[in-house]
Amino acid sequence: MNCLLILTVLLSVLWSSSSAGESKPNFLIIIADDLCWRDLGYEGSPDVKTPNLDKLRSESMHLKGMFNPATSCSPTRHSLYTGLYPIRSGAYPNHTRVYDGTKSLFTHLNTAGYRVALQNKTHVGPPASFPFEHMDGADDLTVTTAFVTRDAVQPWFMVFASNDPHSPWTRGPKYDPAKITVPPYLHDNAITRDALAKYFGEISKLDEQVGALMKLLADTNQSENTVVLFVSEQGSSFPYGGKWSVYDNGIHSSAILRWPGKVKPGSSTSALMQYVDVTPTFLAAAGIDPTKIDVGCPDASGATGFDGRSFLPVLLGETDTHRDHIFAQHTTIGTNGAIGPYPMRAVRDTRYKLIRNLTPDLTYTIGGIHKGEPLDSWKADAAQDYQLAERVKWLFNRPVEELYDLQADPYEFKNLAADPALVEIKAKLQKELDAWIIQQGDQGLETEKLANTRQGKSDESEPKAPKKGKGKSKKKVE
Ligand SMILES: [Ca+2]
Repeated sequence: MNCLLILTVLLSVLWSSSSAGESKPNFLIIIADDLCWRDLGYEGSPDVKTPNLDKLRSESMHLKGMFNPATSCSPTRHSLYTGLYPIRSGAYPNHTRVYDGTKSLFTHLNTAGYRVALQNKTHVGPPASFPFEHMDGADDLTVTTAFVTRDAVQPWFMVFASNDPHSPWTRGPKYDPAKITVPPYLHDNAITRDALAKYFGEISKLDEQVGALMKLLADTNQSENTVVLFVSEQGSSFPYGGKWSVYDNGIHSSAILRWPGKVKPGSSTSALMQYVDVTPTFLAAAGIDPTKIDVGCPDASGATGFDGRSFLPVLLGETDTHRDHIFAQHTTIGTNGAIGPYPMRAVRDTRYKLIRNLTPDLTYTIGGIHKGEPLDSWKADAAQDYQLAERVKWLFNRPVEELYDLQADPYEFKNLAADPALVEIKAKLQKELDAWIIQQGDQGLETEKLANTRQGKSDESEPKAPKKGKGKSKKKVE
């Protein structure tokens, strides 16, 4: 250990002497796993202790309008690393991969001279599209230290992909189930409380990892020249905790970005943005023009640029707006315990969200959330509680359209799709959603039925991307 420390100090001295001039920043993405954005100290959780993340937030810009386009592990990570929405890239069910030839942030930064790595949870493929060095484990930073100090001149990009707080919840400090606050979208009973307390413990475990990573940057004298982005990923696995739905508990992501000397510490923005915007933003921050990049996977019009767009001007405080709309989809085929398709498409602006359920006559049956101990206990309690019974039923059966006013109803309890006062708002959102669907080459249920072919490893029998147009348009659909 002493040797490692000496090596670290030596390399950091070397680093500081060689980085006097203007150099490209390093990039560190820290990604949680199955964390609902609300369950963090700095987001206002009354219970969860996240001192390291709270400190990081105080040094960062809080990106309060960040959304992800798919609330399961694999498609959301693909979108973050490629700048492409899931259906266009082919990575739309869980345990998926992008079409052969698709490039990622790892590819682009590697081409620009960066060394690139990912520690712990991968969930992306095929390897040719994600040419990172893979480092196992998340609790031991020996390999991380070796990676970030390997070469004092070459810039680096790494993703630290924690497994916390993904279930089973077995790690971290103990929280007292009797003393925690059960949020209004969960049913309050002893089993929910017990599970929540364990989940909170794993969030604190994640927080310890964040503290260790920030200490590593400081110890190696790289705090000043490293862009750090933390994202909460895509919702917890409680019923209505967000995962496997397109409700805000799932698609809204807690996101904070630290970049000393460039991004104002303790600042915040409400600008709407998505995971697909992160890759072009990082390229712009590295001095690479993202609008000139060929992503290796054309959209339905034949355009080869990113779906996302750089929000660097927001980070630099030059503007406080970015997108007018964000989009999301959910594919159930291929998800653990799924029986039949129950696909969703959604569009959201700063206030309203429209959701389309493509098979409303079927039943949304899925593992984990729609089965298991918390939900069984909710069902038992629902025998005496009509409102809870309705709430449980909604998990399995939803109407063809849902419309929510997030300003008045942040937990999406009241479906306003039939409200005559909102006809124009609904029509406008439908139009935006349709344009996105066309740009993505999304054939709805036909696309969903091909979900199984998008899973597993890439091989010789890899189906090619659907035939795309030949146009050269750089048109972005937001
Ligand atoms: Ca996850």
